[in-house]
Order: sequence, then C-alpha cells, then structure tokens
Amino acid sequence: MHFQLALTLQAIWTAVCHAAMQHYPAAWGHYDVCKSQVYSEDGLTWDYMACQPEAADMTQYLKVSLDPPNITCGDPPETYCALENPYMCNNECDASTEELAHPPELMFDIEGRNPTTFWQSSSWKKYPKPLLVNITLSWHKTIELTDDIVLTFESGRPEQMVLEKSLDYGRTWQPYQFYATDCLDAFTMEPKTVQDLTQHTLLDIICTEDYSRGYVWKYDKTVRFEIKDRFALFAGPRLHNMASLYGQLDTTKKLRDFFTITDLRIRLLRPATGATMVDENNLSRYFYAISDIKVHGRCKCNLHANSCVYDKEKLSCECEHNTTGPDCGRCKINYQGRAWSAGSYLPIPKGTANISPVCDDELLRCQNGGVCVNNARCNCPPEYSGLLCEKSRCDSEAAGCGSRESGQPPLTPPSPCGLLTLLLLGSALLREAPCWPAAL
Ligand SMILES: [Ca+2]
Repeated sequence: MHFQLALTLQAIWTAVCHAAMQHYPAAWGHYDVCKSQVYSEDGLTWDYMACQPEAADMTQYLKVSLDPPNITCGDPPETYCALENPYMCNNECDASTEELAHPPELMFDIEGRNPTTFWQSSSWKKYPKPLLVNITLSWHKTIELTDDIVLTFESGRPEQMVLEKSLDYGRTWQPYQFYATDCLDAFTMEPKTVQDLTQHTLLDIICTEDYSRGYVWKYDKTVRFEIKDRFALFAGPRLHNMASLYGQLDTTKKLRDFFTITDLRIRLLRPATGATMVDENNLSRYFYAISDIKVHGRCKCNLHANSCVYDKEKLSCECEHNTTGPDCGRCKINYQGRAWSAGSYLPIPKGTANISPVCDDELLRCQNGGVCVNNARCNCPPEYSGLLCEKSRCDSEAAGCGSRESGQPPLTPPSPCGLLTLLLLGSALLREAPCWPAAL
C-alpha cells in the first residue's frame, strides 16, 4: 500500500513537474526560467536551463557625460533662431532658469509631454571651427542590445555624426555606424543602407545617408542604428525564426559581441545647416538638440541569470547555476572544480545551462562511497543517507537497522514520508545544494 501511495505521489509530482515544464515559453527569445525541479528515476533533482533577463529600457540605468563638459547651452544665456526661419529667434536657453534650461537628463525623461523636453548645445559661435560634441552613455555593465537605438533631434539631424560603442567600459571604442549627408565627402565611404547588408556582411560598419538628408526636418527627426534589421538577416523579416539567430549567436562570438556594449558614444561632428552655405551672420541657427534617446537591451548574464538588479546605481545579474560576478562570468567560490563557461541557447528549444561541465563543487564531495550524479545529487550506498551520504542509516533510523537486517534495500523511489518531506522542504534546501541524496 505504501508503495502504491508512493507511485501516486510520484505521478502527482511528475504531473506538477510537467506543468512546470509547460511554463517554458514556446516562443524563442524568453528563457525566463533558470532551473526547475524534476523527479526522475534518480529522485528529485534540478533541471538547469539557459536563462536571460527580460529586455528593458536601458536608459533608466545609464550615466551620461558630455565632452566638452560645458557644451550645454544657457551659461551664459543665449537666444537661438530657427534653422528654417532665421527671423524666428524665440528659443531661449538659460541654465539658471528651470523652464529655460536644457540639461542632458532631458534626453532620457518620459516623452509625451508638450512641449517636448530636450538637451541643447551652445550654438556654432566659433564657426568655421567644427562644433564637436561627444555624448557618452555608460552602463558600467555589459548589456546586449535587443532593439534599434533611436535618437530624436529637435534641431534638425546632424550633417555628420558617428555612433560608437565600447565593450571595455570606455577604454577602447569602435564605430557602429557613420551618418552623413554626403558619406564620400565626410568619411570617404560609399553610402550604404542596412538593406545592403547580408548575413556575410552583417558586421560591416557602414556610412548611411538615410538619416541626415532633408530639410523637412520637422517631420523626420530620428536617427537610427538598426538592430532589428540586422537580426532579421538570420531570424527572417518578422523575426519569426529567432532560433536561427540564437543558433548563430551561440556559435559566433563576433556576432554576439557586435550587439554587446558597455558604453555608447554619439559623436556629433557637424550640425544641420539646412543649406549648402552656412549663414555666418546668424550662427545662432546652428546647434544640436536631442529630445529622446532609446536604447533597449538586457543585462548580459551569460545565460546564467533571469534577472538583473539595479542597486546603488549599479546593474548586476542575479546569478544562478553556481556562477557569480556582475555578468555571471565566473564560478562561485568553492564551485571552481571545472572551468567556467557561458550557457548555451542550444539545443533547441530551451538551451542548456552548461552547469554540469561548468561548476563542480569540490568541497561538497559525496562521502562514504557516495557518487555524485550530474553534479546534482549524491547517490549513496544503502547503509548511508544524508545530503552527502554523511549519515549512517542505522543512526538515523529510530527502529535501528531493521531494514538492513531484513536484507531489504531502501525503497526506491523513496518512501512516501520521505517524498512528502522532499516536497515540503526540498525547494528551500535544493537551492543551496548541488548534490542531493537518493533517499532520506
Ligand atoms: Ca525629452
């Protein structure tokens, strides 16, 4: 009867586990579960899976800095004229008056307000010396871009600019894309668009004229770096085949790194002039103003975390799979028996945590002849029990060694009481333990 009850409980547990398995989203791109409990022939164990945090608006977590630092308008106060109408000079900037100030934070506030809020630079007073501004966005954390970077200009889009990225916290920079009204003239590059790219040239850095042209700037204010169009080269036009993209990301480090950043830098090289000649008598028409910057991405956690926390102005992954570090980039102390490695999107459909060959808990070895199975539990000899087979079964059983004397091995699957205890206590205990006994 006990055995029947055990089977029933096992059936219930299997059903529960199966229900938990259904939690995996069928669609690619989520990976929101890092591990789940499964009941197998060997008992209750953890099933580890590749996981990653949800994509989010990353502008809430960045630090912005400008170079030159005093390039923001309003100190001293200045009056600006409209680009399309030099006689319309009612744009006043005064850093000491809140309503008239245009600090950098206004590039990241919540839009939808009317009038639009924006950062604005000083005007091009020193023409013909170039009006150069670097806007650096720093996360102090590696993040993976998941959507287009979109800049919205209120001043007319610049005639020349470069978007750059860093993967090493701003020590070195690489261009992401060049933007110009005339690519050949500005950068001696042939103009291209993202549509010219193929799977083989996806990593090419191009100069585009798509976002600089046009005097009708009031209706065309955005400058993009097209992430989704690049994803689509592998995932299809509507990103319906993310499996293909993730497969590529898994196997091609360069591709993965391409979408990974710690910092972005917008190098503004020449403001909109709206005409072939710069009007030297009215340089108050030329400046940069940006109302919004969109950067969507997720913390890079090497597929070892499904959440990322922002604490003390710092992002860090909440690591699973016995890993640690801001990016889950190394094994936890005492879990360094084997070399660290990133999780994998493969195999389809849920990916692997790569935990087995990753982090071996050297200090929690199974004792008394127990064998560690898949780094998940200790398979104890019949006469021992406990997390690490450290308990003699005779000591732990109230009835002494009755079961041994009768020559019967311990019940497999575990006794109903043991299983109930597992059900009740297992969740909390298993979180801490890489190894788990075959039976209590
Ligand atoms: Ca704004």
